[in-house]
Amino acid sequence: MDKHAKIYVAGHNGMVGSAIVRKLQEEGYPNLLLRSSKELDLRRQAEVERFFEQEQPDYVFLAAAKVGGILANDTYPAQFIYDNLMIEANIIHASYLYKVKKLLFLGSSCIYPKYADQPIQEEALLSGALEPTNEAYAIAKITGIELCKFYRRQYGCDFISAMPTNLYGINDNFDLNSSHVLPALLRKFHEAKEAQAKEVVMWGSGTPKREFLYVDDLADACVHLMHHYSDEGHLNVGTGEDIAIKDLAHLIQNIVGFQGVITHDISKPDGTPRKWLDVSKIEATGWKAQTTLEEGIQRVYAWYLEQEGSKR
Ligand code: GFB
Repeated sequence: MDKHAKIYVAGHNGMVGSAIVRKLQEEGYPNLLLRSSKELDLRRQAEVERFFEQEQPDYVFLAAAKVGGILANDTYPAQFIYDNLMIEANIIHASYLYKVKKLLFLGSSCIYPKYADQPIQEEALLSGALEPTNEAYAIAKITGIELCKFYRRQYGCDFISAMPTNLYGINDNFDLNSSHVLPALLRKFHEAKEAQAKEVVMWGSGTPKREFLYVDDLADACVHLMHHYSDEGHLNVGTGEDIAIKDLAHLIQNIVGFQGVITHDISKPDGTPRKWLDVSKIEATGWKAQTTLEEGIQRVYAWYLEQEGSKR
């Protein structure tokens, strides 16, 4: 990417998009093209095509998406499939029409079958049934990968896809009904500590395992792939290590310093038992995650406390 190239980061107000913007700014890219969802509704084809016609971006990071934790995915499947399909189809097609030099699409590790062999290799895609709690989101994300693949095959577009594992970081969503597990537990432990409560309730059995990647590491991977990867196959992006949810809870409890007990609400779903990514392909391109889980949680907790402080 030329330093003066026009780079569109779709979804720059979200956790992932804002991390990509930070990374690009750090690397000295001054010409970033950014639009909030109020300024540009990516679900509307005419609006998206008008924007691309006017702005003619050279590169696109497609980080705009409707995302949420297990309960939000399970409760609003129509919104998850519709919003994501429209956003992807509109941006990918407009990128083809207006000759974008390269586009990076971001998916998610939930695209893989519920009972995929572990660690999950890229080839496991479409080899089995999906996890029902996030099937709608997964189908939309699988479609995004396939769009990139087929636009490359038919039109020769340089569109690539990366599949990150569960992400966390600053600018995450801390709403307890729609968030992912890590920000939810951080908030629950913090509020319980402040209120000197005796217990924190976590969802499910705590036995499922998840792999957590710090969002700035993902942003680093995205820029790295823009520079060094141009191929049809999507690439997994993760740390290579996973952790049981109950162990994650203990880790967060210690970082926050909550003294009480943890109980389980087993009326809430567990979801996929495990989705540990095989990251050998991306590591072979020269990229590796840098932030340990403990370090990442400490950074997010410090940021969370700052936000809470500024609200007072
Ligand atoms: O992070 P999470 O919502 O998403 O949940 P998924 C992971 C695990 O943490 C599940 C448990 O087993 C939850 O039951 N958990 C325990 C909690 N306590 C809590 C809590 O307070 N809040 C939440 N949210 N979970 C999502 C998908 O799946 O992950 C998306 O639905 C996407 O499609 C995303 O792929 C990365 O990892 O289960």
